[in-house]
Amino acid sequence: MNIVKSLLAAGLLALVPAVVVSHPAVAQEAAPVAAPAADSAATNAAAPADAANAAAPAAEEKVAAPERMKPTLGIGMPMPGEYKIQEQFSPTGRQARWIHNDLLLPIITVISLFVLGLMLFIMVRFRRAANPNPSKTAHNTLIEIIWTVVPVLILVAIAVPSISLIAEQYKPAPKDAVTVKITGYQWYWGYEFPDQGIPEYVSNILPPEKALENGEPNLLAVDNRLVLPVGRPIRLIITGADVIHSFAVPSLWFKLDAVPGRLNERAITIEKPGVYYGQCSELCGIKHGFMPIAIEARPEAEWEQWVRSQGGDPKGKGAAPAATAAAPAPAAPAKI
Ligand SMILES: [Cu+2]
Repeated sequence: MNIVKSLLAAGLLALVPAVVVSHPAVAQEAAPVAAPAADSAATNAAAPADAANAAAPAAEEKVAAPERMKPTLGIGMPMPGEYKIQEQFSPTGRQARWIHNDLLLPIITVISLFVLGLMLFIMVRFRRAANPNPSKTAHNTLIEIIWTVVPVLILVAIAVPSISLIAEQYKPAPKDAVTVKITGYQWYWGYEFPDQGIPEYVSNILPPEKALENGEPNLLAVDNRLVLPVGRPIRLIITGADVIHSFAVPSLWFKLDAVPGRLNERAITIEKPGVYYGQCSELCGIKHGFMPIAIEARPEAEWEQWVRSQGGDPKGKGAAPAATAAAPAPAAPAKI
């Protein structure tokens, strides 16, 4: 009898770890990073608003999210056969594009053609057959002054706008800027609006058939876009959760590394409503090419509507999303 009892006890003991591990709460704790990705995949088909709605504390007056914006072909996205810098929609982007297209390219072209012409001229005019007795001239002061001064002037002409662009890119955002915290994960992005009280929501790539159905470029379309206001300064605070990623949108002229344990900051202003696409630009693992970025820039009023639809306050300051999630009904104890 004792033998049977101890066999039963041993059997029960052996089952305990299996039961504990399969318990949903424990399983969730064991994989906290995978959880948001799975959640988001489930809401792929839903409106972009849904990711943060779950955490919205005030469900009484629910604001509908503005309709998902349609992208314009060739704007904010690369086109087949394109080799130039994309059209720019931020002040620093326009300045940079001007430096590249209207300053550097003409200077490079003129210098290259000039050097090529000189070489061809020398090869023909001073070839052995045409010029059997070469000149022994070693110095010419005038020519030496010219070939020193002219390159200096060219470099100064390039340096002045370049340095002013660098300074402009490093300018910190003003106090009233909209702050977004962006976190790179293997392999998706997380967006959070701490001042508006919108907790982090996850942005995953859309499958090809879904992107096609939406009229969006494949490999660039995402389920939940980063929605930002037009014409208002925006402070991007960027970090990585696991490895180094890079947050880059070519048509808005920024690329900033998302480094674990470090916050990188960049101020931007978007000049026109639209959908602007980008990609992770730092090799970060097997699905590096499948974590695109889509920014939806909306006029201020529409952006405020979107913030409200996410349970946030467009004018709010410092509403801590973590505290909101932990205590969803702060008024309840007072009523009792
Ligand atoms: Cu990445």
